[in-house]
Amino acid sequence: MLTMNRRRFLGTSAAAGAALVGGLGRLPTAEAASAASQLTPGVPSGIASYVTMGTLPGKKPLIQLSDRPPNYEAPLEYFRTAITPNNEFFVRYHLAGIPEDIKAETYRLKVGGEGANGPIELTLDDIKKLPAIEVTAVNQCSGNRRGLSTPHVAGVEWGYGAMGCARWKGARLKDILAKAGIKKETIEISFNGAEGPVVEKTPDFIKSLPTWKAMDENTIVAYEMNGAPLPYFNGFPARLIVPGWTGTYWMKHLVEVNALTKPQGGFWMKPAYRIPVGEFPVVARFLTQEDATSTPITEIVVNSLITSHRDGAKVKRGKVTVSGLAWDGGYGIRTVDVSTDGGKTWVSAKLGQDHGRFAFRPWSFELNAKHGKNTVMVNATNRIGQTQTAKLLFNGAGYHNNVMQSITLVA
Ligand SMILES: Nc1nc2c(c(=O)[nH]1)N[C@H]1C(S)=C(S)[C@@H](COP(=O)(O)O)O[C@H]1N2
Ligand SMILES: [Mo]
Repeated sequence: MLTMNRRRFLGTSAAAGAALVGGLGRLPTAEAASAASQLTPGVPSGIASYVTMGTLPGKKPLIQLSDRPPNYEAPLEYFRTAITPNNEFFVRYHLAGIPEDIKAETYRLKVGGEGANGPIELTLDDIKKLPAIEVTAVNQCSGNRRGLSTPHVAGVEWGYGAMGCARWKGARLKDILAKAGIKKETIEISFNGAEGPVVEKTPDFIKSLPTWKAMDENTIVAYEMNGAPLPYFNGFPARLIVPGWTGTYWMKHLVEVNALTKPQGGFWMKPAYRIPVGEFPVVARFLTQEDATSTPITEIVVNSLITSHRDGAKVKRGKVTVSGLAWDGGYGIRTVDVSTDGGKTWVSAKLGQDHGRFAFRPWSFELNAKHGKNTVMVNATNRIGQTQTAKLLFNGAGYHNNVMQSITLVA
């Protein structure tokens, strides 16, 4: 953790946000509508009373679930493309002490730990001199859709929008680690970002990965997002990208990497970010952190979202194109199936452009809307045969909610 004397105070005013984006007019719904109307159906009703459309510098309006720390989710309208634009990308932090003056010129990445021969220090230019890798990958918060848990659980009550997909460019973490030299005894690699807690008692946000995942050729330290420098609140000037794994590992403003010969401790490894052993059909495991009952959340479970219509939307009778996105933990989407009879029969949706196995996969389906209510239910299957669940697999943190979505369209 760095000690910072200046802290960013984030603008909270919806009016300021409206002024900032005024005149763009491309997303009338998100800009004009109240934040409450942007909430995902099913999140705790109390949220509607305090939620606003917040505007962080450089961002279009996002649903502000909390301000300190900043937790802003994207409204449904921002998921109409497979690549999420930088100014529409969600923002999630655990700690409020975000330094306001992280500069590319003075940025340093320290690499060390008892498992390294180092320590070394790299500048942003040093990182940019390493072979550059590009990977398109979904960054999804472990708690995405937590607000839809029944019964409701504690935590940021995310709806559908704590996720985004971008084209990330950076250096392989394994090339950075090689600069320091990693000893055979290393079992985990840990990560720390530039920000710290505001209150001493709050534990610093430190995460680790098993060495095998840290060394994966797709795990990178990114300095570009969709061809531009990282937006400040998405980790400027450099962050970790862990394709296939949930957002908790994607450390922003990455300033410290340590090779560990013992498991990383601390609140954010345990009890936080854990799932019950055996509850979810995940392949990737983090064995050095696993105990008898709980294990760290790892890869994203297969999931899909209807993005063309909200639940209850009015449509014309006849041909209606229903479209959305599907994604998983990096096996790739095989099929997206749609049912208009409550799950009795299914037909395959048409898949759109393949941006790679870690990316959002667009899909679309032609509905023949009849007078009255039409239900549309979606289920994605990945290339290892995993599908979404019909019923919630409840867990106390509200993780891994991939219940098949069903919406009603009224013609
Ligand atoms: N430095 C730092 N990095 C962080 C976090 C954080 O609190 N601090 N939160 C993590 C979590 S839980 C998520 S879901 C993602 C969110 O990435 P985003 O804010 O770019 O959307 O960042 C991760 N990296
Ligand atoms: Mo997260």
